[in-house]
Amino acid sequence: MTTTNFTNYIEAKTGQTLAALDNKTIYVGLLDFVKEAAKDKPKNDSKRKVYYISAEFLIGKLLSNNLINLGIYKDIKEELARAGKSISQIEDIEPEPSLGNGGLGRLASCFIDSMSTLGINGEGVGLNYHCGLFKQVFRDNQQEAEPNFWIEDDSWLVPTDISYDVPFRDFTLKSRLDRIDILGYKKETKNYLNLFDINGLDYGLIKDGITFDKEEIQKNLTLFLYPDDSDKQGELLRIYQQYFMVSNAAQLLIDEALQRGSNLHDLADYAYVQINDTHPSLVIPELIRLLTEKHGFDFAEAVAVVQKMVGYTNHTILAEALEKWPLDFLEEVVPNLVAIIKRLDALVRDQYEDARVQIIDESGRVHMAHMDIHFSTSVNGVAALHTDILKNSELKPFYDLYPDRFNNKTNGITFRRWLEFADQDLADYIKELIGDDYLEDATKLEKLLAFADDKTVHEKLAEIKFKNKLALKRYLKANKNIDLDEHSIIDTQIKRFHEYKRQQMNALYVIHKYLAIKNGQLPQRKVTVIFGGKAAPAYTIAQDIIHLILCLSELINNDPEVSPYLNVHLVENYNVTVAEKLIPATDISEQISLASKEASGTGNMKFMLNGALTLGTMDGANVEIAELVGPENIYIFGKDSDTIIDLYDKEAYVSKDYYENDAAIKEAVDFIVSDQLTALGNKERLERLYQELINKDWFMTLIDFTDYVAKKEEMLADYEDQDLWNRKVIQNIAKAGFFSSDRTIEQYDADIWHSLDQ
Ligand code: 26Q
Repeated sequence: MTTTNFTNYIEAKTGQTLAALDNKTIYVGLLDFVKEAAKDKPKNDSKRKVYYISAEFLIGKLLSNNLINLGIYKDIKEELARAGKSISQIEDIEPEPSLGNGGLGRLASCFIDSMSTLGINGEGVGLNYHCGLFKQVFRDNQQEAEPNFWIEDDSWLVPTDISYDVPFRDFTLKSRLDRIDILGYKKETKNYLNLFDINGLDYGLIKDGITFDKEEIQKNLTLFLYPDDSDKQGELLRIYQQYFMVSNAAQLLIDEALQRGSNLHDLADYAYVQINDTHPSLVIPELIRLLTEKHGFDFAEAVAVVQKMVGYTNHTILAEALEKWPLDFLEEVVPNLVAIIKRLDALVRDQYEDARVQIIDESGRVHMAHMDIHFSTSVNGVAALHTDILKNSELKPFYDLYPDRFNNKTNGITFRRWLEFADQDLADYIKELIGDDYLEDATKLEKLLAFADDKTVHEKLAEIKFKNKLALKRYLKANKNIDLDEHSIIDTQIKRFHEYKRQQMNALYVIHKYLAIKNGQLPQRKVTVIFGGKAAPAYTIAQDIIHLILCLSELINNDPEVSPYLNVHLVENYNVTVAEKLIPATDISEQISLASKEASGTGNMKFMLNGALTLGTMDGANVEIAELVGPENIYIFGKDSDTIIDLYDKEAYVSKDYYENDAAIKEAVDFIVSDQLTALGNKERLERLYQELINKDWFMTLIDFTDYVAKKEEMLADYEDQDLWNRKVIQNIAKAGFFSSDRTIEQYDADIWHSLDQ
């Protein structure tokens, strides 16, 4: 049975039988086949179009996702299998685009998938970084960064002849636009991801690793994505990138509105701009500039129009990650906008005296978030707790001014990628149990609750998890030089390395467990602790934490007394593809950020959907997971956000008190600088981390350590009762429907964009 005509297509194209072709040729054939199918689809249409502007789109590989959305994945898989070909080997050939750092970029990608699926006329706009985020390699138990050229001759990018002039102070740069078709799930229509680029990019500027000549803007603008997710460097180039992105977006948006009949005075009826964190905030003054300079608006009317068509999403409460650009820097790059920003600042000053709400502060720095809040219709946080913290503390002075503007949009994930594709056996089994209407309405997963006590279902879920562990084992062996024990409990922490996410607390648990085993306290079952994630190259302590984990991994996995009970792995170059393999194989999902610091998290949702249980603090979306599944189906530990916020206010946390007063903490922390570890590692790094933990520990690792160890042990004990465990697994999968990004995007549209109802 052949239901697609791919075989005919590729055999006609190559003059050979499918069976005789190599995987690379088949991959390119599929790429072209899908691109042709996508080319003819009409675009979504509506009067008001949404422009989701984001410096990052961490889209992941697209082949299988597109096949799923076209509704032909299984047919193609079978067709290939009949010719003796494996679809997963063909998937391996596709390079993963590296256009994002982490959560924010992945969220943007889930959102454009959902916009297409819901038929919303909404597109992504960003930059096409040719080397994207760096490739992580480990040498001497340390992270090194290498450029990651991901664009091949055959790719998903579709060139256009769209081009704009972007005027910087010292030169004008011409853009080019490449697009990627974004197909909705079983939808006739499509949207685009618009990726702007320059023509004269020069790879020769790259020197050692990812260092490059930062001065030559006209040749380097789209070389790299900034690897900083809160630490800043190379700020001027970052401003060049941001302005290039938003000027192109603004010009595209105005052109498209004009083509669709706008007279620009009604621009807000034709376009809505969602600003993904403050990285695209310059779009506000840029739109005002274009309307006044090119289209004859007076300043007040331009401001009034722009204000009606912008919404701002905040993704962090870490003060150091909120962008504040010095006016001098902006003056050097985009003086045209500085005049406008000063006028916006004056408008605010006329109305409000409170120094905390001004756009330009006394040191001459422009607070991008402040500009966004004053000149937009909507300010949203990304999980209920996060939005509450914005309203009640971080952005309270603004909430007092504009209470109606603030709203919450709890993040979501696309189930097409994170269930249908990543966990195919689980998806098939769910369909067998409850049908496939959960694909249209994810809350239908609740029908699984009927099977909560069904032992046959428990056994089948355990069987699927085991198969996923085997698949992971094969992947890690073939690609990452890791030997995974498929019979162990898989305990996974995958996310960017940051002190607030507290990978160091998990590492201290590993040390604690290692010492217990050495002491003869042998666990009932082996545990494999897996880490994955990159650290910003300029973020020293995060590099030190990576170093500690790599040293622990070497020590423990090679110790014959310990390795039968405990393994530790840090997977090199963690990315979307690795996540797709790790998540379905995981039992324990580590979501252990310091309460109040993780805006939402989205990995937590992916694990839950794939039948892992959460070990977490009451932070970000963990709070909503806990509310949905109930306390008996999640493992919550640690201090709550009110307590932590209060400790910061009173400056009352003293890490040394915990270190000195608790023998288990002291023992684990001291081990960082033990002879065993320093023999394997870099003494300076380990010593620095040790000192940091006992003398500062800004993100309070030690405050929750005792609770954390106790909760993890409780979890490991519960695992031994497989019926108990799998009952919890079912509750988690059944309640995951809320976290579909289709729900999130429906809410954005209903409350902010109003695109579907136009
Ligand atoms: C800022 C200035 C200069 C250079 C880089 C940056 C920068 C880059 C990336 C600042 C922040 C980021 C990324 C932030 C991020 O990923 N935040 C995460 O967003 C997710 C989606 O909402 C949440 O789930 C996570 O909780 C949040 O940490």
